Amino acid sequence: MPAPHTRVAPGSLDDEIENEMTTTKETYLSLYRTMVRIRRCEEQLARSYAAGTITGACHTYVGEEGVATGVCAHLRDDDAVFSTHRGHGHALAKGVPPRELVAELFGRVTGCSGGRGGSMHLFAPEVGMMGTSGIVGPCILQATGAGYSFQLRETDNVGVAFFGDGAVGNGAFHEGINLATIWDLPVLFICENNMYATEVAFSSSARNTDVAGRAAGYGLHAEAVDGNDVIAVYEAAGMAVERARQGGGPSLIECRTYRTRPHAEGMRDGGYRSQEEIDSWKARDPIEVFHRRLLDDGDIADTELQAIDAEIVDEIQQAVSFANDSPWPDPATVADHVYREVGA
Ligand SMILES: Cc1ncc(C[n+]2csc(CCOP(=O)(O)OP(=O)(O)O)c2C)c(N)n1
Ligand SMILES: [Mg+2]
Repeated sequence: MPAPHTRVAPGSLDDEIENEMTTTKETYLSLYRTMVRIRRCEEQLARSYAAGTITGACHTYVGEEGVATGVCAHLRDDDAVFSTHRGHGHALAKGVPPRELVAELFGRVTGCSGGRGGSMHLFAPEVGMMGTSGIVGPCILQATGAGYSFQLRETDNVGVAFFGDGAVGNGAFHEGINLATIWDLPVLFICENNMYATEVAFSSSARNTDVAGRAAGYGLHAEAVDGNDVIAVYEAAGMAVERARQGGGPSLIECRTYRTRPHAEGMRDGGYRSQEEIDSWKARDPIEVFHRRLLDDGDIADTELQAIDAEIVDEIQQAVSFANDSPWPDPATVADHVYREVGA
């Protein structure tokens, strides 16, 4: 491990990393499985929301699965992910079991946050899921802080912030990226640019919508990729994670993508974007695109993908049964976890 604040020249390091990167058939199948798991789980959560089983806001990740999947495939349990209000996909890709996610949104004690948090407070530190948050922006600073802690402790871990285009105008974006850059912190900044913040087009809240270009102005490695192409994300993230682990500092990856459901379940989806636009992105669905590519490449049979599809349908059904069968938190424990016990 390089000593803290010793910068490894990114050029030579990148060549080394690129030469060592390999992608196997198992990797492709695993990426496919994660994307399908996120999609089926989100569709279930949307149905459960409509049925009144889930209360509170529920922002789904449908259409954006390639981003969390491509990034988290490179992470270990002891790497730290900080997420947003749209964080179910990040939690699943980081290793939170679907049943713990579903149970959390159903408010049950077996949920990953004990049924106390819901959609926007998903915590599973045992797999490095350090929290979703309803506040737009701070995950950028939290990931920067995690990177600083990893650097001080001289580990090879990375901190990762997922955030939307809506966070780019927040002060946290500029502060976090600048600090991580000048201190060469092991951090990945993953901007999920889906072109809208709630119902506000990014092009009307920013004159310059080139997020990677703006970030590059701070002097870190920054690039834009097609966020609906899981392999493009996987490859860019693979380079960025290794660069960070080996002392090459932070990177920003702008993943251009699109949510195909409303901002949150139960909200309208008209008036601020056209049906033609939604349809054009649906035609580039990340799972369908990847499915076609896997079959075209010839190494993977349709039956293998169908087996994964069936496995996930079953997994999500079991997750719902598990959640429905789980108890509610005991009202007598309402004050638990509010303060940390001294010495605990
Ligand atoms: C600091 C802050 N400001 C405003 C809001 C209200 N708000 C909730 S979600 C959202 C849009 C976020 O857009 P983006 O970051 O692009 O993420 P997306 O929903 O597109 O995934 C806003 C403005 C908030 N939660 N926190
Ligand atoms: Mg957005």
